[in-house]
Amino acid sequence: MLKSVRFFPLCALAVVLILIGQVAVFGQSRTNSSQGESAKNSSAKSKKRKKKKTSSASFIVLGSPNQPASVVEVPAAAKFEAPVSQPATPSIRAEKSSGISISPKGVVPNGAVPTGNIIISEFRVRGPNGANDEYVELYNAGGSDHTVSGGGTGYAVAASDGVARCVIPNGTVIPNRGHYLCVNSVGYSLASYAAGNGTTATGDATYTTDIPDNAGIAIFSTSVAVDFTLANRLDAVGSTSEANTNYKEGTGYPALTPFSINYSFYRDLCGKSGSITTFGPCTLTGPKDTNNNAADFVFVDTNGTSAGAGQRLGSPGPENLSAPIERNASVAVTALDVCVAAASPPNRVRDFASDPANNSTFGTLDIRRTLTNNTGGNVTRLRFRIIDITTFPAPSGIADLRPRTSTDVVVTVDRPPCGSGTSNVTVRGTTLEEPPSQPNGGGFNTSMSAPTVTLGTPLANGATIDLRLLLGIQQTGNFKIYFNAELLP
Ligand SMILES: [Ca+2]
Ligand SMILES: [Ca+2]
Repeated sequence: MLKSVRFFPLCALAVVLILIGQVAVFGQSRTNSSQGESAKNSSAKSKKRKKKKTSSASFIVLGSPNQPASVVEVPAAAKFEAPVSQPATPSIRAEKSSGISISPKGVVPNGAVPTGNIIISEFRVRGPNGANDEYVELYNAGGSDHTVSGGGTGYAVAASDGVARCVIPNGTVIPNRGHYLCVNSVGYSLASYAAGNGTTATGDATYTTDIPDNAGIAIFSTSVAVDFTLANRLDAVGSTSEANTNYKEGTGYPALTPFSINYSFYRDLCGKSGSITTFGPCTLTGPKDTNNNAADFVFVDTNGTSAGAGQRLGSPGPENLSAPIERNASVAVTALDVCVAAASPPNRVRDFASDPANNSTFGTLDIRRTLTNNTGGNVTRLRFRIIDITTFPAPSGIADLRPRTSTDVVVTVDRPPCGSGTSNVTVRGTTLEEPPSQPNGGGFNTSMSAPTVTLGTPLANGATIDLRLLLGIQQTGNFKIYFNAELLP
């Protein structure tokens, strides 16, 4: 049912222009809005912060309908790209970035674990289940596998009351770019979120003492409470209302109004601090860590709520030791049909059929790509994490995209040698991973799985898989979308 649109006559362009500027919004106020999607009015606020320059990361995409047609398809390793909405001559500008590499972090103080090796990568201290619906996700940014070796029994995650919530036991090996998850077993509600093969995002360690709203959290290279000092601190994150500076970096993230919503703070993975309106390629090769919580963490929730620390549609994505790991450098992503422009069908298909029930009031954008496994072995689990996107609340002129689940579709392709005949290929659908429930569609930090890649049906080394990413459109305009590839051998 996809209608492919190649060229729009002027009238179509006019329609698009009219559509631009209309905003279909959903609950964005302070309360947890149900699943509905339509309310209206929006106050978009864009934020800008600092950028960093490193080399880039992931996939890409972006388009700008109102510019002259200049297709700057990015180099090879680019992954998904997609511009949305579109007027006549697709003036899409796709930029790309290369794979990820590990950048060295701080120096080792006093022979201790290098600061920056094990960091807090995502957390929340409240959720739909209330004050105890919380978790702290840790990440190994050291560039190689990390074996925990701390004072006492391991590394402790403590809140600013000085009380350890959980300890990563000595001897635990956290893979390079891997995670460790600490959850409050009293209220944690995301244990069913997808993780590895046959596993879900359950806590690697648990605790039962609530972390107060806006309280600081820190991880120390020891489990001995009296040694919870700056010298032994590996990382910290806290709000502007946290008084103990040992439990935050910089002045802290903006304190939240404590709504029990499905939110999280996660470290920026792209380099735009979660800005919906900043275009251009991602510049980070891993979670942002400038020792400034306010600049490094991005606030998201499944309803695009304004709770005081920025407003953007997105999802919590707690990852534990079993979760697939970002390996952008080990996969190659190309257009589904390299005989055709990346912005044209069948590589990118714009369907104008309105489907409000599926967050696609202005139709959909369907991006098809071919991924090649270059890991050197089987891939048994594959998913994509959205690290940058234009979504709610996008201001006029910027597309509001809602990633959604798609099914397999058979597509006719040319493929090399170009012009010598066509063939049909099955492009695999991708699944929006829930929980958390995402009635408004996905957004920042949302993960989309490729469900046909499994332990029983792995993607062999050198093999390819054709995939699609389906994006509902709630507002037309320029767009961008970047993903990381997360996978398991
Ligand atoms: Ca709490
Ligand atoms: Ca995460």
